[in-house]
Amino acid sequence: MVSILNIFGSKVVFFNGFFAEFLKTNEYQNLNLIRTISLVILLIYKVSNRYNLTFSRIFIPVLAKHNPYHYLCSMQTKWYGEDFRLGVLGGGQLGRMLIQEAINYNVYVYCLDPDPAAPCSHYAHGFTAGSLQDYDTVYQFGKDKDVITVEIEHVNIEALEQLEKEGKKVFPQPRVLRLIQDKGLQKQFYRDQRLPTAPFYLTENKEDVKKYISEFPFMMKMRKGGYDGKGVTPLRTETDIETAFEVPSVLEKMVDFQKELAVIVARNEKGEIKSFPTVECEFNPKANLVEFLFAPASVSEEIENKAQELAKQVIEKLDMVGLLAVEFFLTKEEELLINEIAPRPHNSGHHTIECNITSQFEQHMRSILNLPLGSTKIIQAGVMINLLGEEGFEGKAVYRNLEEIMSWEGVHTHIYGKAKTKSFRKMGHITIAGENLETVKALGLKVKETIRVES
Ligand code: AIR
Repeated sequence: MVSILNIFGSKVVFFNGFFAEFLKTNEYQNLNLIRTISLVILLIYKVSNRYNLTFSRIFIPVLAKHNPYHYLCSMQTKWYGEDFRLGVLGGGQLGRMLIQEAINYNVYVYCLDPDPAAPCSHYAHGFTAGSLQDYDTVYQFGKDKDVITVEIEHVNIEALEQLEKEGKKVFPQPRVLRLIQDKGLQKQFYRDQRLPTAPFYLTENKEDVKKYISEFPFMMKMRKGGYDGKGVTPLRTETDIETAFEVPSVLEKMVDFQKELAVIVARNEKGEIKSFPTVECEFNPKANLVEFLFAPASVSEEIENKAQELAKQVIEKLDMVGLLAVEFFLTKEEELLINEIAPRPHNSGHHTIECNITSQFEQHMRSILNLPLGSTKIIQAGVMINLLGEEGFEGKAVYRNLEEIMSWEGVHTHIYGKAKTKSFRKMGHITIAGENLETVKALGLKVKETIRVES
């Protein structure tokens, strides 16, 4: 097998070199021939990818890397400057931090968000107010973009599939978004792919839940639509059935974990993969939202390696292009279980802005634009604190004691620019960065006690 690959590999390299010469000497007069060859190769690539052929997994990435289609692409398209348009579905804080990195690359970002005053509205090169779920709105938005991505996964998939059919690059791919949008399909995917995850049942309504009373406790998660702690409720005792959802949901066995961990991994079209060191998350039990994040995670080398390996396996098995956050439970028996995945920049990667050589937002852009992925090495340790709207406050946000914490060394402020605060709404985050995790943890606790988002 290896020797066959070598033969194929050298032929590809030879063909590749020949092709480069051919381009130079013929000064593109044979563009139609080049196009035809490229299309045939592209077709093989797409078909093999679709059917996940073993042969294609080994041979096609070599071919894809060296094929004339890439020469053609690099001759014809530029990924920066005003002639190239990156469309982002969603215009919240994640989009805004993506724009901050896009400016460095001179990438023009266009956003679609239902809220005309969304955090990206003043910073995107173009901003469209409109529904992310409506077919026509998403289709029209995507039609004149070169690459389309998301910063929230609850978007119209059919429109993205149509855009993909028309030759647009949509990353993450619509089929990946379809799987991730539905927590039931997501869990089935882990089961089918033999990836470790907590046992689960699928339910349609409250009545269904009653069948499993003897197996309580569960975490009940709506199959569709939930994010930032919405659409999740614990079922510990029979009386909790009152709060069970009447919509299709996943009943997941409650995991008695010691820690929650996360790994962010990126993959580009060439198949290059890089992941960030594992982080540790502490959740606010009431809001079911990340309250503290510690980077790097305090785990054994064995767990670190296992988490990295699983994250890579997930992105490979999904055959996904883009950035993927993989959340884990580390059980008391030192077992890693996949909790959830998100195909976009993620709360568990905010610290990378200050703490790693490449930030998750830069890495997202590199992956969807098929650029070399950046180094994920740690520069300094970090604690990230989400600034959640205080319970019971609603209206224009006031960040109490912000100036005080800003006078402390290593404190980095991120305010999202949302017009109104609400109970537990993500209004900003603070990263405390420094040489030593213990020191930044201590300062993080002080920050947490000091700052409040009220109205
Ligand atoms: N987001 C997307 N999925 C999960 C999260 N947190 C981010 C995106 C989205 C924003 O949260 O940036 O646009 C929406 O926040 P809100 O507070 O308006 O619901």
